[in-house]
This record gives sequence, structure tokens and C-alpha cells, in this order.
Amino acid sequence: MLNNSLLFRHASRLILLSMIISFTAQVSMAAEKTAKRPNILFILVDDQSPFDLKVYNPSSKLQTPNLDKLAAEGMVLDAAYHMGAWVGAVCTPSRHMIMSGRTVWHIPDRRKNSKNNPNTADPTRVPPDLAENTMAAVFNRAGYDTMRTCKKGNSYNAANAQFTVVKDATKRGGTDETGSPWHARQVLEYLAQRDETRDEDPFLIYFGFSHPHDTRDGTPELLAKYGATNHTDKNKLPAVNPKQPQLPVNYLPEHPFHHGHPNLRDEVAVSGVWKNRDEQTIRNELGREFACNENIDIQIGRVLKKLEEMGELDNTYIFYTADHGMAIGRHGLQGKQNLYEHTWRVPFIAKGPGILAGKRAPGNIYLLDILATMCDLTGVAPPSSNEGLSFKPILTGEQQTIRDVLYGVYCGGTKPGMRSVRKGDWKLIKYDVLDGKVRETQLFNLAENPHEFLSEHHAPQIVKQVGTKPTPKQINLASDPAYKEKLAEMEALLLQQMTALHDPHRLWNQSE
Ligand SMILES: [Ca+2]
Ligand SMILES: [Ca+2]
Repeated sequence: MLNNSLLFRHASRLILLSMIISFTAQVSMAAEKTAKRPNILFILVDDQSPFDLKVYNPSSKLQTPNLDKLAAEGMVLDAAYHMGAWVGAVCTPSRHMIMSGRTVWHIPDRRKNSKNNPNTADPTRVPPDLAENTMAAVFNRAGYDTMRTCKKGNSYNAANAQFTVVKDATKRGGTDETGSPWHARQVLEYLAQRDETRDEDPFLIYFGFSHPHDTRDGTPELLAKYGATNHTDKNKLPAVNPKQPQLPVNYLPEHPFHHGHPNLRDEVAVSGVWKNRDEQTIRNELGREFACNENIDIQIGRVLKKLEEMGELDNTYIFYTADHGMAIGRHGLQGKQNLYEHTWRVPFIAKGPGILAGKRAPGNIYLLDILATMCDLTGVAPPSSNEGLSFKPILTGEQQTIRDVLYGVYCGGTKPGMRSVRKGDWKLIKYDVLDGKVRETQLFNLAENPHEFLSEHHAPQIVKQVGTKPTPKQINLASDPAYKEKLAEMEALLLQQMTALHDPHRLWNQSE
């Protein structure tokens, strides 16, 4: 039995302990009040190859001073990918993955009851209430103010509707009202209003653009700078101009075999290009792309300046990326429906409190990892439906990569379509399209052959035209007996990924 003095000592200790706890809680609450929670500015452009940008391709003519500055003050990731698409409008699955943090076979389609992703009807693979756990919904619940501007269409409408303020419209013209400046204006007006009302809540702004997606109508000044014209006459070729960007290093006048999606809009119907892959057409179209890209850079500069004036810039996480890459003449392709690096990869720059400045890392990230990373950086709990991985450890310099193996799919045309898998320097692309008429395998060592040169790139006429002579090893290695084991290893990895991600298709040489 305890005597009285012992009881007294216990009681006084308990009182002291509870006083300490309450004091600590008050201090941490006060600290929370003074340390403002960080904002997020998520910038998404529509259809941009990383190789357009100087940060990925130093010989590019494209001038993007604001992105260069962002890269110098933040981090550039060299292996950022989108996971792919099961529909010609690659934007659609890409944007579903960004908003939900889910993998490509675990997301719904834009249209209900669509058969593009056969898993859509299975609630264990595609949660019916997914929209309520997408980017804006998550941050609304965490006390953030959410605002977006972006193009309309080929997107995730139910997730977009979760933003408190929505200013969406498709703006692909060459004027302030019809082009990229319109999107910037929506953000600037929103920021000005916050400034006026002294809104102290943290914000998440989704700053999307409609460009450089075609039609690539640039402003007269920027078109002139890149020697391009808004070419509209199908019966003529656009004029040659020395100011135009050079042909891409892996340009081909046609792809060596059919890509497997007959009459695909992006390969046959883009205004100014159509089915043409000649030098004049490609250089003019790249000039138009660059004019649109530089205009986007100017608009980003305006918004960053406003954030600086408001004193919010240093407390804002800024992400810059694209929904997927783009070919425009690379490998003889024009669109976004392929799995070469120029199209499978995306540009990715991040800056913000605690993010290393002026550094690069491979990352091995997917766009679907962005939601988890935003949550991790801001201390917000990710939704249980999230499948992405936070790459905060890369941004803070603790890790170089967050995964070893990357998977890609394009099967918006004939099935089963294209697949890719990457591990380290090695990459496999397989094509099984047109009812078995095209069955191709490509094996690349990306350290040795980063532009994925094929035997066609070695032809003297192409070498002369492009001005780059590939080395003998810069070639598809799939049929080289020296790499038989590597090929088998990559084939096994691909099947493993397809199984793990619930890819419903199988290629001609796969069985389980
Ligand atoms: Ca797109
Ligand atoms: Ca508010």
C-alpha cells in the first residue's frame, strides 16, 4: 500500500508532466502559426519533348531563360517518364495518373464504360470514388486554397472539378487572348485577388498550358525569331529559313516499320505537317514548337515575378513538367504515340524549400509520383488510393533514384501494341501490332546510344542531312548475339512489370 507522502510525490509529478505537455503544445501551435505552410505551383505544358529544352539538350536553339533560372535554383531530373497510354489521346491517361497518383492500368477513362482500359469496371483496380481522392480534393481537405487553369478536353474532368477555382479553356492561338498569356492571366488575377483580401491560407495552383500542342500558332515576333511560319497550305512546303532549329539528331524521313495505329491523327492530320516528314516541314514545325515553348517560358516568368513581389516565391514548391514528350521528326514520327525517349520521357524541374539548387539526378520517376511527393513535401497525408512514390529523397539529395525498373505502354491503336522497359542503361521496346504483321524488338544501351539510333540513322544520306554520324555501336542491339542474355533479362523484366501492373495484354512471345 502506498503511504501519503508517496501518493503526494506521484501526484505532483503528474501535475508537472501535464504542465510540460500543455506548454509544449502551446509552443508548437505558436510555431505553426508563424511558419506559414508552403504553397505549390504545378506547371504542366501539353506535349513537349525534354530534348527541346537547353537543360536537356545544350545544342537546342530554344531560349527559355526562366526555366534555365528555375533549373539553376532547383533540381533537374534526367529520368522522368509518363507511364503511357491505352488511347490515342495520350494526354488523357497521363492526366489521370498525375491527378490520382495511380498506375496506367488502375485509372478510369474520360468516357464512362470505355473499353480502352479493360480494368475500369473492376472496383478493386479502379476505385469508383477515385475523384474524391485526387490532387485538389486532397489539398482542399488539408486546408489549401486550390486553383487551376489549363486546356479543356482529354483530361480528368471529375478531378479538375475538385479545384475551388477553375479557369479552363483551350488557348492555342498567337495572341494574348487566344494563347498562353491567357492562362498566365488567370493565375495573375487569382494571385492579385489573394493579395487584396490578404488570404493567408497556403495555395495549390495548377498552372496548365494548351501549348505547345498543335496547332502551334506562335506570335509573329517569336515565329520570326525561330524562322517559322504558321503554315496552312497543304499543297506547298513551308519556306526554308536559317533561323529555324536544325533537324533533330535522330531525324528520319520515315519510321522503319508501321507504328501500328492506322490513320492516327498525330501522324497524318496535324495542320502544317500532315503526312510530310521532309526537312522543310520538320524544321518549320520545330520552329513553331519553339515559338510556343518560349512564349510559355515568358508567361512562367510573369507568374514567378508576381510571387516574388508578394513575398511568396521562397515559400512555394514549383514543379515544371509536360504530360508526355513529342516526336516532331525524331525517328520519322510526328506524334506522342511511341516509346522512344523523346516521347516516353518528360522534362522535370523542381524548386522549393529544402530542394537542392543547381543539381541533377536520374530520379527514375513517373508523373504519377507527383501527388505523393507534393504530399510528402507539405506534410499532407496521401490518399489511400495513391500508388505513387514520393521522390522527396531525390530532391533533398538523399537518393539518386526511387525505383530500378520503368515500364511504358502505348496501345491506343492495334493491340497488344508497344511496350518498353528500362533498367539502368538498358532499354527494351517491343512492337506487336497490325494483327501480327509487325513484330519488332529494339534493345538499346542508353549510355552508349542515348538517341536510340537505328541502322537507318547510319545511311550516308541521313548522316549528311543531319550532320551526325552514329558510332557502330549506336544501333539496335536486339539481334546482336553478344547481347542475347541481356535481351532475355529485359524480356523477363517486361513481363514481370506487365503482370505486376495488371496489363491485360500479352505480346506474341510472352506466356505465363
Ligand atoms: Ca498532351
Ligand atoms: Ca483562403
